[in-house]
Amino acid sequence: MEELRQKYIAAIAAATDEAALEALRVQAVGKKGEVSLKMRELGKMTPEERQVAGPALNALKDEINLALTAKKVGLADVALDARLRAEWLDVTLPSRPVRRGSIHPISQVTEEVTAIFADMGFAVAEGPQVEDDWHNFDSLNIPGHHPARAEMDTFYMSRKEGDNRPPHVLRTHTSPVQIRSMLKQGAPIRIICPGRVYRCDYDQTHTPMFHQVEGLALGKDISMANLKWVLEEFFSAFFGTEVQTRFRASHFPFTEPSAEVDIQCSWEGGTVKVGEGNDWLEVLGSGMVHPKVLEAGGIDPNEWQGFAFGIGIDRLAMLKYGIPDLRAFFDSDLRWLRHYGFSPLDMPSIHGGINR
Ligand code: 2NM
Repeated sequence: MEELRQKYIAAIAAATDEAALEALRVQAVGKKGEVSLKMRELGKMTPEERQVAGPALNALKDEINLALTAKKVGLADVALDARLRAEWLDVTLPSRPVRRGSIHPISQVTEEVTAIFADMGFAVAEGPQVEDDWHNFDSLNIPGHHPARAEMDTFYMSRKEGDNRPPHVLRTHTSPVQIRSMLKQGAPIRIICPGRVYRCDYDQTHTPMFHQVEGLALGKDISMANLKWVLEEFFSAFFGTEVQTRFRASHFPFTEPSAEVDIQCSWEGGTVKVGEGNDWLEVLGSGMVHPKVLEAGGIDPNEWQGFAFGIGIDRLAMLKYGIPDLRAFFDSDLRWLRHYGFSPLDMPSIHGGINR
């Protein structure tokens, strides 16, 4: 018995893994293990012999089981130690960067413009980008022979022979949205129409698709004075500084009288700054809506009057955020987008600019 004890205690101590321990357990105290076989022999002993051998065998079995359990725990500890050393991880390392998309400057500026005009009671109206020539031209007092039609560098939709619908165009301005709004809603009305417009023109300062926001306010006694206030209020909020405007008499078919509007700026070291200095920058066209345009919109020009204006959004974005090249807006260059883009969390507010 002592031989068995020494043999197994030594073997258990020497075991290097759990499989070896299990083999030893089976070999010693398993159903057909050496200790178990010895226990079976108890039956052939005399009662006196059995009284000595029985408790001793039980004690041996307990001792081996205890040694097995202790060794098992020991092996597990060693294994865990090794794992902890091997799988060591620096939880203080910064996480991998998550590439986030950014808001395009044109989207950002559109939202900023919308927020400022919304605060002055203007709703947003939208319409189709493919228009029939009545909504894009005739209704706006631009008849077929009018030079403005040619000047607009219009994209015409191709059509099958025998298609007798009126010609359709990619809208050259968002004014047709205002015609649609007048027809639908009537007067009084106060809306802005931001969106894509198209003209067949491509150079340093023109892209065939660009963005415009047009405004329209009709009431019983709305005048150019209201227009000037609204625009100065808008530019000051948008650029975050008091901005003077200068109105110059001009001509558009859809307004009478018409004015081009300049904003105050400075030129220093080749960069423009809005709202300071003694120079002027032309940014917008405007005027009192022509009676014929009101009529086309189903509105009685003897009862209602008001102003309209149009601004280029791309141009506004360039001025506010110091973007030098118009064409880069539409290149989809990720490096450019990351540089000039905005965080989705920078929500536009009516204070102009963005919350930082
Ligand atoms: C401009 C300049 C002047 C304009 C006119 C209208 C409408 F539909 F109400 F008649 N919307 N926008 C307008 C007037 C647009 O853009 C340079």
